[in-house]
Amino acid sequence: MTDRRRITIFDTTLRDGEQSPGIALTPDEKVEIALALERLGVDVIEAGFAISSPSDFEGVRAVGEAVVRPTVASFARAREEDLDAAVEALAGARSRTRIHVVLGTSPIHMEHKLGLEPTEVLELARSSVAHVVDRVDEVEFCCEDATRSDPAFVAEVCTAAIEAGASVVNLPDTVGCALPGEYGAFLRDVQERCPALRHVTLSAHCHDDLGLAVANTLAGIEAGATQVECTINGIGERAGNAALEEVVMALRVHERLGYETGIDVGEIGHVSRLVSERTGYVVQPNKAIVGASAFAHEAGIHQDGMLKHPSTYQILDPAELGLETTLPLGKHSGRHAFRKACEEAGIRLSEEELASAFQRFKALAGMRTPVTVHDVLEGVAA
Ligand SMILES: [Mn+2]
Repeated sequence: MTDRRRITIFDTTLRDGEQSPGIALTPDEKVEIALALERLGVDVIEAGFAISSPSDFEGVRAVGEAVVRPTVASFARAREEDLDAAVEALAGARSRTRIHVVLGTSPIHMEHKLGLEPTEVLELARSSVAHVVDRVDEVEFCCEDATRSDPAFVAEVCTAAIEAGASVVNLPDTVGCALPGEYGAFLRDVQERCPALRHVTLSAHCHDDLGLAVANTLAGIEAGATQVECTINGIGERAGNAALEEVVMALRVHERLGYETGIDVGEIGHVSRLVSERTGYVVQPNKAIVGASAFAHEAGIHQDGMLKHPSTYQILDPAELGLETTLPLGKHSGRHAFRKACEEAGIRLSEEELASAFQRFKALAGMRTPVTVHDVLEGVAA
């Protein structure tokens, strides 16, 4: 399969992810996570927002000195002091360096946040890319709030940024308002209006305010994006970003779509746990791919199927991801899983004993979960 389209994975766990309320990673923690991301196989690590704090500046610098394969990026607004701080933080990096310049293009951002006329935004796009283009390996230009912007204006700004030397263009759904079909149509529209986009990397960056970040990211890929911006466990501003593990596994399960990534999926479980521990952001139990219940089967009808063949109720093999299938016992569990749990605990019961233990189990499980075989046998012995 040589005709697969390689999707660049831009991980922003350490920048957009870290901007989640309450998260503050030290430079050392950023390095630890960056090294895990390097092993995971991401292509770009956005390590922070250099000018935002001394700690973030140091985080970008330290990540740049630590990793050798992935490109290291710093976020920057279209302001000279931001751009200069990003250049300085990346100066000692061992791998390729990238500045991710962000500038609002929607009427809401231009009028209320920036206080700039569209013509001024256009000029600032050009001048800010030009300010750094010879000082780092790559410049990525981002039309902030692209999905609430006029596509014709976005196309003009993209053209200006590309002419000034940007080699990656990011068209984000900053506020998470788009529907998948709309996001795809928006990217197609801008590409038609800006032919220069064919010669650079187009990036999708989606937020999860409506729970659509991953769906929109996949729609972005179908519409021509060859880079996707995502975070481990989907952490990020407000409701978060597209979850890296979900995007990657969706492309892998649906390999017929013809896309591939450089991700070593065997590292997913480890990186997810590391990011959760260091950020203090607990992964919700029913989170796709990495939630504690994502491969857990408690209902008897499902447990019975799983004991007969794992493909009855699982589309992924969790062992491949460094995770495992579990059959927790609870009020919905059946006799087969209960018998297996007893066997695994080294408890041998006759058919009669098993029948009465199972009855006792169902009574206990109706009151509380989880229940272990030991809870049940305490009752039997009494
Ligand atoms: Mn974002």
